[in-house]
Amino acid sequence: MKVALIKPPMPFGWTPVAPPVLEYLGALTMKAMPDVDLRLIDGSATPVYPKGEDVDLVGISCLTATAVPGYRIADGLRENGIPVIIGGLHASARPGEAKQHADAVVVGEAESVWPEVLEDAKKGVLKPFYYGSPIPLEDLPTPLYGHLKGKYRFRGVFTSRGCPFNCSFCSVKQFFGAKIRQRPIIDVIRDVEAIPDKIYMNGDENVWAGNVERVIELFTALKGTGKKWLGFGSLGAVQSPAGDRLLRAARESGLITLWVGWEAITDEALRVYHARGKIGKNREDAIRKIKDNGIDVSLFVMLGGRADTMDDFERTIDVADRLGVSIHPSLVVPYPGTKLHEEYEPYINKELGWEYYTGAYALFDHPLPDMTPRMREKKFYEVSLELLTLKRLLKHLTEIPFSVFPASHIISLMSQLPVRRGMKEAYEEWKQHNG
Ligand code: B12
Ligand code: SF4
Repeated sequence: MKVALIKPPMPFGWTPVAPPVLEYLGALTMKAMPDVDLRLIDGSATPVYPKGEDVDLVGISCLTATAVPGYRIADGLRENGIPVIIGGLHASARPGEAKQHADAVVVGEAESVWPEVLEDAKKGVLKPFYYGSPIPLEDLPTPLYGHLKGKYRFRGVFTSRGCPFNCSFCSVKQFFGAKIRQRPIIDVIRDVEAIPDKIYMNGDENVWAGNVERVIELFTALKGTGKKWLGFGSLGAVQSPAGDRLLRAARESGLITLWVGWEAITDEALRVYHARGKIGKNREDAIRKIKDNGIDVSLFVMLGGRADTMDDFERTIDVADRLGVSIHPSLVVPYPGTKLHEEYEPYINKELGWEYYTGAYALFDHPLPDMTPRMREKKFYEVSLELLTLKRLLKHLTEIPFSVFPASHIISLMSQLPVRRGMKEAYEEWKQHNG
């Protein structure tokens, strides 16, 4: 059987990360049907989609911001008689909507149902919906690293799924569930060793979720691979009594940059989002502690929520300067399937389709009169560009711990400069439409 897996183009174009979902779903496909003829298509890099005779089945992975292009690709393929399966976070939050563009929708994780889907497709008896259950993460195949050709710099590895917290904006929690499921350490090491590059990316929502001792064991094993890595981690574990040991082990395992979901500027706003796991005793101290342990930090901040004020935009710059970290702001996105989407429902601008759910658009009304959608979007661009001035980028290089020189310094510049260019272009385009 000829199978193609597609990741539709991402909202801000190409990224240096080879889409982990393609490499991993590809491996699951090969495991279930070793004689399959497989094609992986990254719509941001090589947007060339199969024609009728090229393929027997197409799987498309849809996030919210990629749902519209994903549906468009699916409709085109189905007009040519090609059966299409849609899966991913967005399809799982809105299965009925996705079904209008697919022969079958996979809701939830693929592992428990993908072999059945492939068999049914081969026999031509696809069911409309398949429901994946959160099975233990054992015996998972190594992603097909290297299968996707192109100038990718990073490949992804995941070590766990699930999170016990309930942040109202989170679109991953509902999907992976509250129980933390960890992969066997030996499997993670096997995958990391299979990555052709010296630096990789950890795609866990929180790399030190769960039992700290087990995480330290994982880091100790990773040390042997001799590779450097970047990943997401929360501040709770850093502030725990085992925090110092954890950070030492993380650094020795090759962690050079930690991405932290800082989310809201004030603890008050974090409370409104029920982000209990993110309200540290002192978040700023935790950041300093990570940096003191020789690990660079990048913060992700959401701005313009209904509990935020205009001052929070400016405060973001203060936080970046005070802590000597890079910050990636976005406007709040009430993703479908989240508690926040329910709360914001009466205020959401329904004229804005999923393609606007990128973090650059004000998607809902705000109670404060000065926080009009136009002002929030304008301020978002201004703050983003202020955080990316050349002066700041260069100053940040001097603030990155010297122990991660030069990898972290190069990655910082390599990732920030294209974002700066993209942000400038997006702001110019925004100004043309909004005056
Ligand atoms: C790696 C990653 C990235 C990487 C790589 C993206 C890429 N090229 O693929 C980078 C850093 C570039 C990135 C960027 C962005 N990302 Co991102 N990213 C992730 C992350 C951390 C891991 C995703 C991943 O690959 N997991 C590994 C794969 C194997 O798992 P999976 O995709 O969930 O797939 C499983 C199931 O979903 C299902 N499945 C998925 N697709 C399909 C398809 C079929 C046919 C089937 C059967 C099953 C199936 O089966 C798989 C196995 O069980 C997630 C957070 C997370 N923990 O999930 C956020 C996440 C996916 N990102 C998100 C967002 C919003 C973005 C940005 C749009 C953010 C922004 N505003 O800039 C940007 C887009 C950048 C761009 N250029 O346009 C959101 C999506 C929210 C949503 N509901 O849509 C997430 C969930 C983060 C979050 N917490 O909100 N991201
Ligand atoms: S800590 Fe919050 S944002 Fe992170 S995975 Fe858990 S619920 Fe989602």
